[in-house]
Amino acid sequence: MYGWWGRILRIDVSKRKYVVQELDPSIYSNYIGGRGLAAKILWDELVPGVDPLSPHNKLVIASGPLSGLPLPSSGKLVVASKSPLTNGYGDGNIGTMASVHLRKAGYDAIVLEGASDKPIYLYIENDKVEFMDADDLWGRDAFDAEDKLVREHGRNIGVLLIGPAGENLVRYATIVSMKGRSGGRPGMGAVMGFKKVKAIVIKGTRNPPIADEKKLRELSEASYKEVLSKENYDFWIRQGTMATIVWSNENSVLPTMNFREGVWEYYDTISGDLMEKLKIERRGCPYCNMQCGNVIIDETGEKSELDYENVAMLGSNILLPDLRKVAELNKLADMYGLDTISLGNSLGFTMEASEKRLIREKIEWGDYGEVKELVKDIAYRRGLGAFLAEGVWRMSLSLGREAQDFAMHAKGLEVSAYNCHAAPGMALAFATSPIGAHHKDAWLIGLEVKMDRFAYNREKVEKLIFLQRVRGGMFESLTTCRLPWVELGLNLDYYPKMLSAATGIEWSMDDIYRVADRIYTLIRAFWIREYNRWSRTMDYPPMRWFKHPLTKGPFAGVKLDINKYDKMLSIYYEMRGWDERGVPKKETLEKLGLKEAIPVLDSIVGLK
Ligand code: PTT
Ligand code: SF4
Repeated sequence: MYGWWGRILRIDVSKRKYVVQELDPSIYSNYIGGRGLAAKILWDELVPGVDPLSPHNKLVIASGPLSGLPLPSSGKLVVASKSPLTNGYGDGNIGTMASVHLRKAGYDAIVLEGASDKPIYLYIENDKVEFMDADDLWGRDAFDAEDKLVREHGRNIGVLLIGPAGENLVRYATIVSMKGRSGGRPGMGAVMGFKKVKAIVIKGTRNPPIADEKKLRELSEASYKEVLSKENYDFWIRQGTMATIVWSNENSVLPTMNFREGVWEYYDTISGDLMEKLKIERRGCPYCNMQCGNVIIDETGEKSELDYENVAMLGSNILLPDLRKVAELNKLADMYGLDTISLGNSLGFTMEASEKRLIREKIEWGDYGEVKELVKDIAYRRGLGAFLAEGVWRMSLSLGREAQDFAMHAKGLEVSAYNCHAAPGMALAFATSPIGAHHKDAWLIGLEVKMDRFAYNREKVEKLIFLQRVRGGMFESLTTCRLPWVELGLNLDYYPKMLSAATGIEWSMDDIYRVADRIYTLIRAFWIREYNRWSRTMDYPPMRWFKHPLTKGPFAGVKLDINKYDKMLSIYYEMRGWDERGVPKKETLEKLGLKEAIPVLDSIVGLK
């Protein structure tokens, strides 16, 4: 087999044993890798209803056939498990040298099973796996712990690790790497923390088997060159994702005051233009010539790497008009291993709950001193911090009906930084994302602002499914960064060509879309199996967007219409081959080769 190694490394940290397992080649052709491979493993192996924070949950770290090869922005990998935040399928994507080393070590994925009785870290070097004592790493923040591991094992390694938030089982703890890359928003860091695995150090020295090296080299040279030639390249290098602050404000989607508004009069205090003036260096992921990590000096004089989501959620969403202070909160999130999007949502929710006197504590909007302490308390689950560590869905359930209307989540995952009062298509994108309200699967808003914004129509649904296929299906399975295509318009045709050259199997875009549809439907089956029931309300966005109109900006008075939303959701189901409840139809499961899911779903919800 070419392109893949055909084997995964299965590590049981309870028994401190590992085994290399060969996978059936059909798994690769049906699921490609990354998210697809992870979803298949979790579907096949997890006992339904398993407690995500128990030894029976598994953590899958999966690369794809293009990950870690010398191709544009290929240094990515997927981390996935049953989510302690949503109780459904959860995953995230990290740019890290661990992706390169995992490929070179000779595995397509690592599956972590069980739970250690004391802190350990794993040292993987090609065929060797060592269970190392982590007593003196446990408790350290992720930056400090990574420095220590580098001192121990040298620079030529890939490291995935958790901070105190993962150790303390914060439900939105992430897995971090390289002091500024972070992934697994739905609590993959907590799953690793429950297993008492502080870090995974990988060192690989082999080259993955490639079918047509010459062709892949040609595609690599041409695509790297094309990236450099793009009109937007210079601006991207200057601002990266931070340019989105101004854009979001202009388009009334900047999350402001817990998503109450979409515009903020102080947007320029956290903008990409300001960031450019403060920027001291650029960072990025392996094999990337777009290096979009913008580093500035934060309020305490230390480095902090900024991205749009982080700055919007810890800036406008909590009314903090100071980029250096926002940068400090962002750095703390990276050090502690907290997802910034869920963190910004949890803070915004708490401020609103405090304002409405639904909680006793007084937390004012934009109170930097208070927030900074609270971020630490979340990571260590102390005092009010322990409440925020649960995420907005659980917090809102304990505060009653009123609070549920301003709890900004879908399926339990907090909404990323786009306010959708005036963006029904993007609201549908959040609500139908396979991990909860993440923008990664379909950033429809970029197209929607150029369309009839207030339309709830088939055209938007078609575009949404196209984006889910490309972003959530193709890029998450290959696994490479989507930004060369999204931001600079790198020709999508490169990807099936690269996949064909790597694997020696002829892939068309349609073949990839079919895999993408299979992955989406399998993940939907996973959610239904976990919830043991299903209703279309699971695919609703936060109620705030239906109930509380905007009060500021050009769209003051606008909110979503629930009846029209429902009609658009029905179109989405029809196009996916799912029934009116959002359950895949029997014929869809058959068509996608997911026959094994038929008896399971039939016994839970009755298939149509
Ligand atoms: C991603 C989500 C995002 S998406 C951002 S900023 W973005 C936040 N980043 C966080 C962070 O930083 N630190 C932290 N403690 N928490 C954070 N939470 C948020 O997590 C990221 C980039 C970005 S920056 C984006 S859009 C793209 N995302 C990709 C993706 O999802 N898939 C893919 N194939 N390519 C992508 N390329 C881009 O990667 P999650 P990273 Mg990320 C610091 O993890 O769980 O997917 O959530 O991994 O290496 O930092 O790259 O404006
Ligand atoms: Fe990483 Fe940015 Fe490059 Fe994507 S574009 S691989 S996120 S540095």
